Parts: sequence; structure tokens; C-alpha cells
Amino acid sequence: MGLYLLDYGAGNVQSLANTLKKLGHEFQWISSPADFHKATSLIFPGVGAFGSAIDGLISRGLYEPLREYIASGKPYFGICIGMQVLFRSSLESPSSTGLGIIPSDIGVFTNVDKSVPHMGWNSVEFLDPAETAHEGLDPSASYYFVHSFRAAYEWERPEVAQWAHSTTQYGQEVFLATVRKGNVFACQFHPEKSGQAGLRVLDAWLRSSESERATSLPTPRVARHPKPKDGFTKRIIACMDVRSNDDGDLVVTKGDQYDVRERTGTDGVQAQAAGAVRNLGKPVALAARYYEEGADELCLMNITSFRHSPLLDQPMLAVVRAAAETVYVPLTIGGGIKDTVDPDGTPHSALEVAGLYFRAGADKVSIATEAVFAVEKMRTRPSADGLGEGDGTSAIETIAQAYGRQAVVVSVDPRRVYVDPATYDGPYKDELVFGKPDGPGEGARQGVVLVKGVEKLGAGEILLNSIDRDGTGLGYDLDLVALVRRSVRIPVVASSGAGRKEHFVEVFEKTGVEAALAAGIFHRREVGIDEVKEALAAANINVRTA
Ligand code: 1PR
Repeated sequence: MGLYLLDYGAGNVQSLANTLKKLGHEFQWISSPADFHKATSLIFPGVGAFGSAIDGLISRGLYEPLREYIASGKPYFGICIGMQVLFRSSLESPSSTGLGIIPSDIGVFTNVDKSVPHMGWNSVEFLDPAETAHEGLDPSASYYFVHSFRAAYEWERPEVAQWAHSTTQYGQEVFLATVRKGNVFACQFHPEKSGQAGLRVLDAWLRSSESERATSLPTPRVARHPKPKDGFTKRIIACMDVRSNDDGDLVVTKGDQYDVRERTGTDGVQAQAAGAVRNLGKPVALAARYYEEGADELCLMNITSFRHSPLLDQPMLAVVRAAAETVYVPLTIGGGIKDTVDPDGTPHSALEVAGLYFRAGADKVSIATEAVFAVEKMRTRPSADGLGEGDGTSAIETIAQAYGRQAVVVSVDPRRVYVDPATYDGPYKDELVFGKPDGPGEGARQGVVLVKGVEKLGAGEILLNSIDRDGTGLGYDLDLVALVRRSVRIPVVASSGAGRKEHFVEVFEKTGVEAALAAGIFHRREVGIDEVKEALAAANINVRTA
């Protein structure tokens, strides 16, 4: 008897489990249809794609029992896909049949006025201002959303509107952030990834009595027209490059233009031997610090040679597991997301490797080297748009298919190379914009081919580094960032070069990117995340205050 979690075998459900433990709630996993009878309340942390969720439920014999559980009147809390499966269908997987409890269909965001997926922190608005059943939600807080498909708010259809509990605006679209009726409550955002605000939502639901929940709400039938500006915030991401030092310990390091070895014998924090791997702290402890300091997202990059190691010897998995126990904002893990082979010759696909990281507590994986190979390969299969065609086998395609494109980040590491148009005879001639030695050169242009290619293959976000700016503190490479931002419709994270809080204001104002990442200045405590956010707020840029 008691609280059960439903896991259909995809995505990061570990984070929810960690959250519940932190909140002091005991739970068990649904492992067979019979468990639904034992459950007195159920949380479905749906992660991944609509189709794979439905397929996962069917193949485990859980589809009908889930429907019966909800019909029985016992409390149900759906998260993200766990909300969307309540609908009849989704454009994401048109051949899959949803539970059909809410008589409407999940549509897709337009990317005409905004980047898609909707990835980041946004606010919610109650439909009935007199609403008292807030379920722990706070209209002044921000919650973490990550999805391309959404339930439109159909206020003129009473059979759908009666489910509407709160809405969110993204660009000029208003969609359902939460639904609530009788024993059912579900949210499109991830409370387990929404910091303290999200923990309060989960805690409130878990603590409210069943009798309270069983009462129906009055049907909210108010029109909700888009406001001029949405509540979407710009994200500040702290990045930790992790590698083993010469003693074999895993440390957070930081390069200057990707060189992580000490030149001077000091890293500004402590004296170190020249030639040693720069050591800026322990990854799990630093991750906890950045969560507490208000980072909107964290990135752990495995930059050591063990990113080529077999799965059996993968210390980054333990780092992710430990970090996910103290960090309640999204976690991206990069480095080594590729096909690997165990010493006994057993092959593991990039999809399997990614799956291990998701189950350890990562929300997104970041792919670099394999993305370059995939785009080179797709360019050998001609297509009308000139980008080429994927063959469905790349890491990007297979992971996006199983976990949804929002779980796949592609990390790009361009370096500027000035090419003289009079002498250049390389493969990208038609795509090059020849300019001054300090304008976008070949490196940037090849980067554009790469980002357009990975977007077509199914990447959900671009993490744009710059080898030239990395660790320099000179500010982001604004031309490069703007060029990439213009070239794709998925979110772009600017990285490399942040040295002052003004650099963050500048990159958002001048390029329109969705997020800015920094490493060195945060590690060395030169600028605090709170100072960055204050500067952004003062410049009228939306930020989340934790
Ligand atoms: O190829 O899929 O195994 O992924 C490897 C990943 O490791 C890539 O994402 C690549 O960017 C990263 N990487 C590889 N070598 C290094 C290195 O530093 N020697 N780090 C490296 C990339 C850049 C950022 C850094 C920003 C901000 N480091 O991680 O955090 O530049 O720094 P700043 O704010 O201090 O300027 P695969």
C-alpha cells in the first residue's frame, strides 16, 4: 500500500526518486500490473517521447491497468509526458493512442516566433484568480519546461476547459501548464527539476488528503489571450569540465583555449605545479554549490581520455548519480556519448550509453565528436535542402527517437580560421562568407553547416563553444553566436569567454540566445550567479530568482 512511481523504462526518473527521498516520502516502483491495486497514490514521471511512452506502457502490460487506476478515483500525478498521455493523441507520434481521459489532442509549438523546444523556466497563471486549490503552485515562481508538443488551452470547449488549472505563455501561444479534475493532477513542467518551487508542488500534492483532492473545481471558462511578453526567462548555466588528474582523481578543471595544464604554477586559488592538470574542485561538491547559488542548469563535461573507456569503467556515471542527489535543476552530461565496446568485445550503442546517463540522473546528453561524423555522413546522401539526409543510425537520431529531441544537445567547438577568398579552394566554398580576418571565417561557416545538419538530424539544442574565447574572459564571440542563432530554430546556448557580468547582458541583448554558459569566472568566484542575474534584471531581461 502507498505511493507508487510508474517507470516505463525511458528517461531520467531517478531525479524524481531523489526528490521524493529528499522530501521524506517513501515510495515503490510499479513493476507489474498487480501493483496498481496496491497503490493508494501514483506519480507518472513521463519522460521522453509520447510514442515510446505509450509503447512502453503497452509492452509492459501497464496501459489498461493505468487507465483503470485513474478511473478508480485514486490520486494520480502526471509529469510532462505523464500529463500528455491523458489526452487522446499527440502529433509527436500520430499512430499512438493516448489514454483519452481528456477529450483533446496534443499539438506542436510553432517555431515561427520562437525557438522550439520550449526549454527553460517559465511562469504559470491560474485560470480562476479565486482558485484556492493551488497544488503548491506560485504564480510568482518559475518552473522548468522542456517540450516541443503542448496542450492548447481550449476555453470554448467545456469538456476540455473543465480540466484546465493553469496556463503558461510561450511566444504568442498559451497552453496548459497544469490540469486538474477530481483525483487527477498533472503538470507539463518538471517539478523535480524546478528547484525549491518545484519541490513545493510535489510536497503539497503528496501531503494533501485524498478527500480534498476528490472535490471537483468549477469549470474555468475564461478566454486567455496572449500578453505582449511571456514569462520565459534566460538561463544561466554553470559548466564543469571534469577529467582525471595525474593522480587519477576526478577533478573539475578549466582550460585556456582548451589547454587544461598549468603554465604558471598557480590557478589563482592555490599554487600548483606547472604542467599539472588545473584543479578547481570536486565535481559533485561544485555542482551542489552552483545549485544553491541559483544556476538554472548545470553541465558536466567529461573531457578526459576515459570518455573512450568501456561502459564498465565509467566513473562519470557515479558523478552524475551523486550530483543528481543534491541538484534539482536540469543536468546535462557530455563527453563519450558514442558507440563503445567492452573488453570482452560486447558492443554498446550510443543509445545505451545515453540511457545509462539518463537513468543515473542526467536530463540531457551532449554530443560533440559523433555529431561531426554524423553530419559528414549525411552530406553524402543528397537532399533538396542541400544538408543531406540521415540514415537513422546516428547517435543524435537514435537518442532523439527514444527520449525526445529535447534530451539531445550538440556541443560545437569552432575555432576561427581566416581564409583568403583568392586562394581558398576547400569543400565549403559556396557556403563561406569571406570577410575581414576578425570576421566569421571558415571555422564559423563550417560550424553553420554542422548546426543546421544536427538540427535536421534531431538535436534539441546547440551548445556553442569557441576555442578562441575559452578561458580568455574577453566576452562571448558575439558574431559567431549571432550567426549560429540565426541559422537554426532550436535553442542555442552561448559559451566561452565570459569574464564580467556585462558580458551576459551583451550576449542576450545582441544575439537573442536562450542561455549563456560560463565556467572559469564561476569556479574562481570572480562573479557570482546572483550578480549576473541582478545585472540581467536591471537590463530588463527576464531571469529566474531561485
Ligand atoms: O566529443 O562527444 O566526447 O565530447 C567532448 C566534449 O568535451 C565536447 O563538448 C567538448 O566541448 C569538450 N571538451 C573537450 N576538450 C575540452 C578541453 O577543454 N580541453 N572542453 C573540452 C570544452 C569548453 C567549455 C567551457 C566554456 C566556458 N570546454 O566546457 O566550459 O568554454 O569556459 P569559460 O567560461 O571559462 O570561458 P565528445
